[in-house]
Amino acid sequence: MYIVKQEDGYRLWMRYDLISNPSLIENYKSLINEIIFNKQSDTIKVALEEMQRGLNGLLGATINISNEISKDNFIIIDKVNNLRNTYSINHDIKFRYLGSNGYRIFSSSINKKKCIIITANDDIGLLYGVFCFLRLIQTEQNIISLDIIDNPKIKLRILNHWDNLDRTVERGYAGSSLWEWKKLPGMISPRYKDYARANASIGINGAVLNNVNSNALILIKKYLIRVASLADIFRPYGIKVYLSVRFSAPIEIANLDTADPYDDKVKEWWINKTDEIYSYIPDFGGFLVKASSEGQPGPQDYGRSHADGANMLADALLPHNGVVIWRAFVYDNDVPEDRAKQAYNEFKPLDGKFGKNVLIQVKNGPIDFQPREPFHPMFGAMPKTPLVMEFQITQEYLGFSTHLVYLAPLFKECLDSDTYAKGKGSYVSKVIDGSLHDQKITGISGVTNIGSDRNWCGHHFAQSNWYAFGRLSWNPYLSSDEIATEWIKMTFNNNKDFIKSVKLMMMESREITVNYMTPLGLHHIMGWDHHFGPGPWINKGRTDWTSVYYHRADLNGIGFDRSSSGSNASGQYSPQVRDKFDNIDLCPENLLLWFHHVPWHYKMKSGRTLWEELCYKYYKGVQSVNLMIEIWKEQKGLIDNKRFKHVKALLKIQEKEAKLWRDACLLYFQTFSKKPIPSKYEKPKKTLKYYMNLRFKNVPGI
Ligand code: GCW
Repeated sequence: MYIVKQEDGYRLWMRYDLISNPSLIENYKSLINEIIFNKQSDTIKVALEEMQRGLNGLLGATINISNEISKDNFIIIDKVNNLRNTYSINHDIKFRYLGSNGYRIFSSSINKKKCIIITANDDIGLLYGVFCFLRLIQTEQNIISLDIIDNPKIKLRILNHWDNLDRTVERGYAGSSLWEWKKLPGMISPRYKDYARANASIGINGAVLNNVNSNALILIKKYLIRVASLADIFRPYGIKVYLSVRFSAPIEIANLDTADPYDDKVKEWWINKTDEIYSYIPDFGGFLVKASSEGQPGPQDYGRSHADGANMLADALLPHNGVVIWRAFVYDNDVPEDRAKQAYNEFKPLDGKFGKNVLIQVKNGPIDFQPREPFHPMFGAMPKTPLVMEFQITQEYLGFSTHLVYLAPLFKECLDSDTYAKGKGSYVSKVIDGSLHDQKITGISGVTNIGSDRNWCGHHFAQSNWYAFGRLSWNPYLSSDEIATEWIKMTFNNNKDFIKSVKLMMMESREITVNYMTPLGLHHIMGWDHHFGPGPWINKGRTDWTSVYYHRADLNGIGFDRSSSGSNASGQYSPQVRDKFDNIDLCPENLLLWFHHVPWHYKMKSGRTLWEELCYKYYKGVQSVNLMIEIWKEQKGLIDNKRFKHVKALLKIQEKEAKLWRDACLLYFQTFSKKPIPSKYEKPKKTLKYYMNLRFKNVPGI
């Protein structure tokens, strides 16, 4: 029998409830009589606190902490050097493989007493080791004869908050911003520490606190002191604070008459401002910059390049070991022939021109966090520049926080793509972890889905996307499946049938969403501005923000011709990749309409025509949401009723919205295909006019 407590989701995957199997508890207890540590530091203190909290909850017993070994079967948490100097242990050889932040957990003996050693070269590695150890217990693993070595594959593992100073969150669907600016630094919400614990538990080591559409005020003293108070809380957890800076800040908050990166006064202002920041936050991470993009000020306002702008800031940060993370999400005021090509066109010529502490942050795909995009052509094309992957964890284009969509398969699809930059096997993951082009600094960012909602992310399952991002930032080679298993076990329970069913839902959920929103490579056909619901008919406003620009449906067919006979965006990829995307017969069908304008009668691999296939996909998407609902209903009683009902209610909303997507899109595309929706499918309940007249006011996240 499972002990079923009513839960609100606040504890995330760090619930530490009593293990349900008593003999397993006894087994663990017999191996964990005591926790031994040597030296104290703020990080070791929180590591011990976490260990005790975790084990007390999971095993239902208080485990003693001491700095002297007295009993057999203890756990020792200590740095490699201390272990070497204090005890004789014969596992030395493997310590060589431990890098910074990495940890080793292994079964051994000290003074003839059996023990489990958690060790690392630095304190933060010890904390990561503790979280790994707790995960082993939470997921009910065998801890006899342990030997784990785990180093992070990527150095900067950062959350990007698109949080505004007034506590609204751009594209945030889980309440307001966590940061209570008005109350800081005087009042410290307990959530800050829990936020830090959650991040550290999955290896995240940086947080950009404010929106990339930045307000210059974040750089005035009043705010910097508030930022410093958050940095103080995050520090023991190994989390550095970064800020998004507005390029025109010297004009806005210091009354300079220019923000030209070549102007000496401007340079000096940034140097002084940066020094000031470090006087409050000695381990400040650096700046994230969105410049000359979507109306944001930037170096191009002064005829300078992205490199000029980035390097000026980098010079100010270099003496403090800070970095500039400069975003490649750019497109200028003139509507380009194909927006998908712009970032590559602007940045590729700048490869090799950036300072050594500049990283370029690139979205996973060339347009904008769509349910499916090909990998961004900049990956593999900038051998002299460290590229940071930017994923979106918040579901701006994937149903906000009402749709259950597990994003690890989307992240992995990109990471596992082969760029062929240096021949076969040049995966995007290798660009990001620096191994392909031998980069010294490496990074990955995720635009968070976290807010003030009690369960942090709005949807209980949206927590899995925060979790998956963290785990992949540590190791991009983990599989979506194993991450889902861990998460389900820790967030819900270890019941095999439950895990199997819920994992099935999660693993399919992204493809299901693609099917009912944007199948076969369609993209950016959502509602204007708020991006909620379908809007394939949108044809007003800036051309490359309209849906018709992207789907190009006409009487002949549908899709954006990005092949060599069209915009030639395919030409931005390595020849092997280009040839595949370029040829309609070789192009993967799930990206067909991304790269080709395809006739309605085109024969798909299934034997169906393109129009029939489109109908098939949209209907399949909705049917699969029904299946998710059925699977979820079967889980009743296996978890607490509170979370069960919450998810059930949201799945019903998802079903309703999936139908809206299906019916609105098919009725609209039908005006071009002039073909019937096959009679085996239920007919859309309303007319196209009805869907086109729906107005969604006050949707969150704008
Ligand atoms: O996708 C777009 C979003 C904007 C966002 C922008 C960006 C922060 O709709 O809200 O602005 O991307 O990534 O800069």
